[in-house]
Order: sequence, then structure tokens, then C-alpha cells
Amino acid sequence: MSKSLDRVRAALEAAGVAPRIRETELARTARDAARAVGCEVDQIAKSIIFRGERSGKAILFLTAGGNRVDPDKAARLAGEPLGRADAELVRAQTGFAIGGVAPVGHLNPIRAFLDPRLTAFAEIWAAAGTPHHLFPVSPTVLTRITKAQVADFTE
Ligand code: 5CA
Repeated sequence: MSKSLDRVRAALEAAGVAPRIRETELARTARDAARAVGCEVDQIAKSIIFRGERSGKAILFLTAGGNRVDPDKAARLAGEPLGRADAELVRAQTGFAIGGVAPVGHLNPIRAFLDPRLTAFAEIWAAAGTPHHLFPVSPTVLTRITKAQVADFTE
């Protein structure tokens, strides 16, 4: 059993959410994930991580699968210039490898923003800590358990 998967399951349970984790074929991208679970690409909540260039801190942008983060909008929300987080920062901050970064169960707490596009759906899907696992959740619950601010940051 993967430790990453266990961390996600434990985080969901601790937040009062019954984990419904589905094992899938390899899905490193939102498109693959959508195909794997049979949903729209925009129903996949991508966990995109940037690095605050002043604070050095990682910031999580939960982004609808078909959207792209607009770095200027994202920086305005963050209140500082942003750079791409490299694989090492992502791993150190979250404990997950790129391609399976979950929105919850991170090693260190992370400030989060959520793409309003995700709120158009009753249910969305997010990575559960590996590129082979996804879980469904309502956008309301995902916002609550990540303490995310819902705000537009996409192109
Ligand atoms: N399992 C799928 C569906 S949930 C998944 O994790 N998709 S994802 O979009 O959330 O994660 C892939 C994202 O990781 C890419 O969109 C990209 O923003 C980011 N990424 C890919 N390669 C790198 C890299 N070398 N450094 C930093 N970020 C990267």
C-alpha cells in the first residue's frame, strides 16, 4: 500500500469525508484522468503548485482540467511574484510526486486557491497521491477541506 495514498485517505477521514478512492490506469494528466474515470476534463481538479518568489513558499492552485493558470492573475492573488515549483519543492512540500499530487494530505500545510470553473459541477475528481488513484468530491467539500479561496486565476 502506498504511503501517499494512505496519507490522502487519512486526511479525508480526519476532515469527516468518507474516502471513495478509485484505482485507475496510469493517469498523469487531467485528460488521462478524465478518460480513466469517465468525466469531463474540467471535472478534474489539477493540483498545480507554484513557488512564491519572495516567501519561498509553495502555493496550490486547484485548477479545472481544461484551464491553464494565468501567472499574472495567480501572482496578484498570492500577493507576490510566482515561479514554477520544481519537482523537489513539490515533493518536499507535499510528499507527493508530480503526476499524483493530491489536494489534501500534504506533509506541510499549503495555502490554496480554487478555480471557480470547478464549482460548476456537483462532483469533481482529484488525484489521491499517486498517478493511479483518484477520488470524487464535491467542490464545496474540496474548498472546505483545503481551506481554499475561490478566485479566478486562469487564462
Ligand atoms: N494525476 C493527474 C490528474 S489529477 C495529475 O496529477 N494531473 S496534474 O495536472 O495535477 O499534474 C500534472 C501537472 O504537474 C502538470 O499540469 C504540470 O503543471 C505539473 N508539472 C509537470 N511537470 C512538472 C515539472 N517538471 N515541474 C513542475 N511541475 C510540473
